[in-house]
This record gives sequence, structure tokens and C-alpha cells, in this order.
Amino acid sequence: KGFHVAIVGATGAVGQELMIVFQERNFPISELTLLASARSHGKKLKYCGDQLTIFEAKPDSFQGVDLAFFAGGPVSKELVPEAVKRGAVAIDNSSAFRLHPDVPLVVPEVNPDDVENHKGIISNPNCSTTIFVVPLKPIHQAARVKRVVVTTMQAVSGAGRAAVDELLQQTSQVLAGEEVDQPRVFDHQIAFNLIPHIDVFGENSYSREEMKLVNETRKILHDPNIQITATTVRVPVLRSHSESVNIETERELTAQEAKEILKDAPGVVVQDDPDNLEYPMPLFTSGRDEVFVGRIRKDISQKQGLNLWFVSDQLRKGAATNAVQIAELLCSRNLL
Ligand code: 11C
Repeated sequence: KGFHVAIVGATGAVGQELMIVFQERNFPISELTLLASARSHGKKLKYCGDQLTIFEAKPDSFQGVDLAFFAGGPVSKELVPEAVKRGAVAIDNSSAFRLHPDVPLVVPEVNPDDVENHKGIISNPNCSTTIFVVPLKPIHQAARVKRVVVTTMQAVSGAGRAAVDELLQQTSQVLAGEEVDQPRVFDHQIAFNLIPHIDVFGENSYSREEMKLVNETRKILHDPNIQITATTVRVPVLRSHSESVNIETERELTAQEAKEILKDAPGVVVQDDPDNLEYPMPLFTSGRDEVFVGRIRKDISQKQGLNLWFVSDQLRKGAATNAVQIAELLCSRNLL
């Protein structure tokens, strides 16, 4: 026996990845309803050998659905409450409800107990936050993290399938010596460039993506005092976000101690042997579910400081895998 599952945003990068992760993890599904915008209504997608028809997502689409996965985007705000009203539990990958006090924001390796009090909605954090907190939590537990300076290098697929096409198209145009088309997804050419701007800027001059790292991390770690400052950068990488992380802890940790802590941490793979050219890179983390950590070293500018490098597939651990892990957690605790 399984659940009647719906995916809202089935045609997008995260929706597609959800379908792969369900199959890989053998998630118990008795019926799968694929929902998307009106544009995709009537199209078909293959799942486990069957051709499934996509329907336009509407409030009544959730009749009889046990578990609704929202891949992200503005549609969540309206349709997540409609799904819950009809008896579904919603796992939402949009930013709409993440900071709401009644909505748990969950990374199963970090704060699994937060699912206990859910009221129908569980939020999946922003991809850069999920990748950030998986290794940060064990260090926080061991030595209390006081302050973090993080710079992200985010793959274009974080902005969806059209962004991937834009990078590929611009790259081939540059290589062919042609004029590059006017960008549609990003504000500037992304091929052979870096853009220090993800999501809109707020009044404090930080972008919304940067403030998500601050506010979501505080909520997940249950620590409103942790000081975080972030710069988020879009890079011409197809898949996997990277993060350069400087941590100041209350108790001093040696690099070796930090390495030992991270080796034992759930969801983390330490890949740190610079002499043999071993460090995490997006080319090799894509398609994997763990957060890879390397370049673990003392911050030579302060005693309580460490520098680290995190890389993880943001469509997997940063989105689809984390959402399915939340669903597995709900099943194992009889919370569905
Ligand atoms: C990106 N992190 O890489 C963004 C995408 O709040 O779920 C996800 C935005 C979010 O562009």
C-alpha cells in the first residue's frame, strides 16, 4: 500500500528530480498526480513505465491526495492552503511559509523533531540553506558557532530549466564568435561571467537569497543569536551549489577535530586531501545526495576560526531529496 501523491510543478527541474528520487528510494506511491501550469495541461510524462497526464493545478486537484509536493514558485502561496484544506499534507519547496511560526522548516539530518508539531505544511528550506546547515549543525553542537561568513557560488539550474538553456545557448554563441542573445532569465550574460545577485535586493542592500541564509538557518538551528553574513553569486555551473564558509566558534577547534566531527556527521562526506588534489567540486557532486566538505583548515586570522568549502547538488539534497526525506520521516513517525 502507498500514498496518493501529487507533484505541483512536475515539469520543472525540481519536479523532474522528485520523480527520479521517488523511484530511487522506492517511496510508497499508490497513485501519482502530476500538476503544473495551464501551459502543460494534457502533456504526458513517463513514470515507472507509465505515461502520466499532466493536469493544470487548481484547488480541487487535491481531492483525495495524501501528500502534495510543491516544487517551488509563487503558486504555493495560493495552492498549499487549498491542498491542506482538502486533507493533504503539503511539503513545500517555496519560500512562502518557511518563516511562519506554525510551519516546521526541516532538514531531516538537522532538526527532525520539528516535524512533530506540523499542522499540514512542512517547508523545505532554500537549497543554499540546506547545503549550509547539514555540516554546520555538528560543528555548532560541538563548539557553538558564533558567527559565519558565507559566499555561495550557485549553479544556474537553481533558477530552473530555462536558466540551464540560457547558459548553454550563450556559451555556444560565445564559442562560435556570434553575438550573444539578450538574457531572459538572468539580468546579465551568465556564460563566462559571475553575477553577484540572486533574487531581489532588500532595503539593507542584501539580496533575498542572502537573507534566506540568515533567517532560515537561525530557525532550523533554533538559535536566533547565530550571526551570519552572506554573499550569493550565480556562476556558470550547470548543477551543484558551492559555498565558501568561514566559521567562528566559541570553543576553539583544530582542523583535525573539525574533520573528525564532520566524518561522523549524517549526510556529510569529507573529501579533503589537497596533496592528492581531492576537494569537492560540482562536476563530481551532481547526482549525489550528500553535502561534500573539503579545504578544512584553520582561519589564520583568528584563533577560533575555521575555513571550509561545501558543495552539494542543489536539485537533490537542496530540493527533491530533502523533500522526500521529510516525507519518509513523516511516514516513520506516523505523522501523515
Ligand atoms: C537559486 N536558491 O539557486 C535559488 C532557488 O527560495 O526556494 C530557490 C529559491 C527558493 O536560484
